[in-house]
Amino acid sequence: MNENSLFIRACKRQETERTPVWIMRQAGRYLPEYRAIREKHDFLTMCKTPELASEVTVQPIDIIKTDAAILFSDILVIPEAMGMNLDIIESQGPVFDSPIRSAKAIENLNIEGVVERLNYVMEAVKMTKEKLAGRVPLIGFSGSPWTLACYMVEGKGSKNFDIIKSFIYNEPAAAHRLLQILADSIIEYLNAKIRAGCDAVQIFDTWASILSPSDFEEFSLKYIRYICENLETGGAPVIVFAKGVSSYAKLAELKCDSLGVDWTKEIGTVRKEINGTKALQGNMDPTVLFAPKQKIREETERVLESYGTGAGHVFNLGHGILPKTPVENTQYFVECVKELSAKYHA
Ligand code: 1CP
Repeated sequence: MNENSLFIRACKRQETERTPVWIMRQAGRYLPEYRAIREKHDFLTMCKTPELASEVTVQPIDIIKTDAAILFSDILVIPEAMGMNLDIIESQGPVFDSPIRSAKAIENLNIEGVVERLNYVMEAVKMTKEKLAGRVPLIGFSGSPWTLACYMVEGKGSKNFDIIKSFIYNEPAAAHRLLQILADSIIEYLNAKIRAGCDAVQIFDTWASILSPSDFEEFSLKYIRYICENLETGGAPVIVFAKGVSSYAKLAELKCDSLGVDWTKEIGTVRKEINGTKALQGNMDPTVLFAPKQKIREETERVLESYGTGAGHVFNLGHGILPKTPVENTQYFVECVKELSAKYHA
C-alpha cells in the first residue's frame, strides 16, 4: 500500500496526481497536543517510550493531514547510545555535559552494540506502523556524521562552531576517526529502522551550511556518500537534506532518491542544475507560516510554479517548522499544496 503512496512515488520520480506534502519537525512543539504530553514527560523519556513516541508521530497526520509521518525521535539518540549524557534543556536545546575534545574521548565512546541500545526506536517504528495502519508512509531519519559530530564536539548548539572547526583543522585524523565511527553506526541504525518498517529514510545534514565547499566534501559529503552506498534499503527511498550547500552537482551523484532544498534557493533552478536526476523536497521558508493566509497561498503557488510540471517534487518547508507557528496556518498550507498542485501533474 505504501509503495503506491503519493510520497513514495514522488520520491522515486513516478507520476502522481498531485504533489505530496510533509513538514520537517512536524511532530513537535507547535502542536498543543504535543505540548500536553511533553509537559508530563521529559524529552528523552518520550523518545524511549514507544507508546509516547508513536502517539506524537501520528498527531500531525490527524491534525495537519500531511502525506507522510516522520518518527518522533532525535538525531542525538546515537551519541546518547554511545554513552554521552544528553540533556534537552527547555530554553537552550540539547546539551552534552562532557563533549568530545580529544582523540582519547573518541576511543572512550561505547561503539559496540549501539543499535541494540537503540532498540526502543525500532519498537517505536513498529508501534507507529500499527497506529498508522497504512494511511501514510513512515519516514525514519538520522543526522549526518558531520552534524552529529558538531553537537558531540561543541556539546550544544553553537553560533559560529569554532570548537568543532578548530578540532577538524587541528586534529584531522581524530575528526575523521569520529566521522567514520558515526557513519558505520548510522548505516546499521538506518538499516535497522528500514527492517523495523520505515518506508523511507532521511539524512539531516543541518550543519552542512557552516562548511566551505571543499571542507563539505572532506568532512561531510564523503561520509554521506559512504552511508548511501552501504544502506540496505529494500527499495525504501533515501532523502539527503544538506542545508545551505552552494551547489547540488555532487549531491546529485549520491546513491539516493531525493534531495532536500532549503528556501534560499529556487527549487526550479536546482531542478535544472541536476537535470532532474533526483526528486527534490522543499522548500518554502518556514516563517511564511506566520504570514496572512493570502501570502501562504501565494508562496505555495510560487514554489509549485518554480519546480514546474511533472514528477519528482515532494513539498516541504526549507527547514523545520518553528515552535510558535500557528496550527491553523499550517493546516491551511497543507490544504493549499493539495489543492493547487494538481494542475502541475498531467
Ligand atoms: O522540548 C522539546 O520538546 C524538545 C524539542 C525537540 C523536538 C520536538 C528536540 C530537541 N528534538 C525534537 C524532535 C526532532 N528532532 C525530530 C522529530 C521528528 C519531526 O517531527 O521532524 C527530528 C527529525 C529532529 C532532528 C534534529 N534534532 C535535527 C535535524 C533537523 C533540523 O531541524 O535541523 C537537529 C539539528 C536536532 C538537534 C536538536 N534537538 C532538539 C533541538 C531543539 C535541536 C536543535 C538545536 C539547535 O538548533 O542546534
